[in-house]
Amino acid sequence: MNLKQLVGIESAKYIKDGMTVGLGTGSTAYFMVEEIGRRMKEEGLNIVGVTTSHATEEQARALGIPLKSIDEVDHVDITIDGADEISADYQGTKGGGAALLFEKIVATYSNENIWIVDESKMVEKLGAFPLPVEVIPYGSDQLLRLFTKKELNPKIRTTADGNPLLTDSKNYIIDLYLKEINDPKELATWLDHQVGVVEHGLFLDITTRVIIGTSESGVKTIE
Ligand code: ABF
Repeated sequence: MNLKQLVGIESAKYIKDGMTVGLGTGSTAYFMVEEIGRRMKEEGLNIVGVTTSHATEEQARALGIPLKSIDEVDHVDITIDGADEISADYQGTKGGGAALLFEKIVATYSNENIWIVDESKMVEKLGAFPLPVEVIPYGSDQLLRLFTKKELNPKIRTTADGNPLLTDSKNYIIDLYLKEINDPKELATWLDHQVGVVEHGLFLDITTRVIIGTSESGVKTIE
């Protein structure tokens, strides 16, 4: 079993009958969703899922997991999601899978946010992973020029055919190649105030539990 599968299965243990569960996106969250499907089938687990991307929605539907939109539930009990980087003070960078907007919306209305990662995602400081920023297409070139002027090394994320990648909300992603982010809160606040920025991948003061798959000692849970 690989580390992603290990933490995906471990995280599903926190899911109890009757819960509303935020279902994350990415190759690690994939194994959590599979495990929830297995528990539903084999143990009669009864939950409602709230998905964070069309990709996860497709997987959950195929498993027969009952789904509601974030606007159809009062709140989410637990959201389990992956991350691209987690710093020593448990701040996160997410959005490598271009699902950061729905992920942050669902995380915002969740009582608990569990992140599941393999050890390669644990870093001292955020920044080695390019920071995804979701922007609306209209004015995105102006934002590119603004980010360049601010020396944020921006790059529009494209698909194989060279066109801008479109998120589930039909927006663009500009990745900021920063190498190191010394003050994530300051950068997050600045990004929040740039016209045309929809959301960014700095997930600060959000996670309540991190489950790490390590090749040495298997699963490590930090609360
Ligand atoms: C998702 O988890 C994305 O925000 C992030 O890119 C991804 C991590 O992907 P993986 O688990 O495939 O490494 O939440």
